[in-house]
Amino acid sequence: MSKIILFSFMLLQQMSCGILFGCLKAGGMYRTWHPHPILLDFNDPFSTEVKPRILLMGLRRSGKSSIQKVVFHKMSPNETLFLESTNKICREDVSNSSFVNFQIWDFPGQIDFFDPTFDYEMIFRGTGALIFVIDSQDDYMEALARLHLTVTRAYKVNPDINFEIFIHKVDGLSDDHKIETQRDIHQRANDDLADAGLEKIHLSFYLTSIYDHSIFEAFSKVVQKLIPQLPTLENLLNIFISNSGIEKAFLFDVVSKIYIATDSTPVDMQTYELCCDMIDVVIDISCIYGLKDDGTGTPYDKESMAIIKLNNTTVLYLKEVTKFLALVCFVREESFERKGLIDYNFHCFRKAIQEVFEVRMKVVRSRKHQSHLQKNKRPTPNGTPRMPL
Ligand SMILES: Nc1nc2c(ncn2[C@@H]2O[C@H](COP(=O)(O)OP(=O)(O)O)[C@@H](O)[C@H]2O)c(=O)[nH]1
Ligand SMILES: [Mg+2]
Repeated sequence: MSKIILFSFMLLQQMSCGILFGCLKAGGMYRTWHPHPILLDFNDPFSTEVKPRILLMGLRRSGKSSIQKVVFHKMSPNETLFLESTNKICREDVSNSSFVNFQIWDFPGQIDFFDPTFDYEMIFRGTGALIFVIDSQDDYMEALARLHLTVTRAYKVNPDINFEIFIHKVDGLSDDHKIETQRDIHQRANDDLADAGLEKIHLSFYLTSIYDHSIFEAFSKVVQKLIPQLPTLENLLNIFISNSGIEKAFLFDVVSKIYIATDSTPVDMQTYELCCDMIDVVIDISCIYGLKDDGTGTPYDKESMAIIKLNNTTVLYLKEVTKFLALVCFVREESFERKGLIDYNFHCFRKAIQEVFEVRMKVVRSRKHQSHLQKNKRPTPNGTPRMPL
């Protein structure tokens, strides 16, 4: 199935595009494409060893399940109004690409996390990032107290955790109010830490909402901190764009629209939003016209590519990099005339990415092998090894 799409957009009609995407997503066109949540298994040390774990925490109704559904399941934000409250800890593996390979643990607010029977040490030990969601439209004093308790306990167990605070639901606040709320929360959270003599703990703050791209942008930054290959990817992107006359390039995880790397020029929100919209267009159209008659096939494969010409002499160019990653570039029209050069450089870039990917796969495989050997070496209760060694 070929997916060459040539668009010539007269205007950056973000509004109308938004409506179109909303309708398509609400129809649940490709929801089967996503991993399903699985129940918590505490006795699974191997998974924490290989995959950095992201914990999603916060008070009840702060928006945790909504964030997870919108970012990883393409649920439309309005549908989250009908989400039932979570009463189990829910662990989801998001291992759709080797670069975005982590777990989200959605904690229901009402669980007493510090119940002595609850093994929080075990949970924090394998955690890469702890996202704490604060509802900015509500009184946040209780949330701040909970944040402090959570952060201090988690830090004691594992000082390497990245603490990421999502000041959430900011769509309901005016611009001034947003800044004021962020300042206030930042100040209070850090004062609480200083009072406890823990000023060395670093908290990162993000203003987020599921009703715009801020939640994807924030998640991108959280995930990037957990990708050890990030400097290599950035370097590759820098080399690629400077040799191809490209203005800006993002490496996207197509399913979640998290950008896992970009070149070192600054990112502006509008550029990122345009890339997200482009991915939506490509996947939505592929879902409608690209699948086989019986509905089989995938909406994204080796042939996936798209060119969108904007009326401001910019060209958006999307190409498949790996099964789950896409490169989206911003190119000036005059530079796009040398498309052959861009394509050649892209070919080299893709090869390099695959090599980075291969190294990682080798490490994962050898760790798996070692863990398997260790398991088998462990004697059974009567002291005999499980397998001949
Ligand atoms: N205005 C607004 N409402 C949100 C946002 N995120 C979530 N919500 C709403 O907050 C409510 C609680 O969300 P839920 O995900 O169930 O919270 P949880 O208990 O933390 O999992 C739902 O009605 C959501 O629609 C947001 O960014 N903005
Ligand atoms: Mg929930």
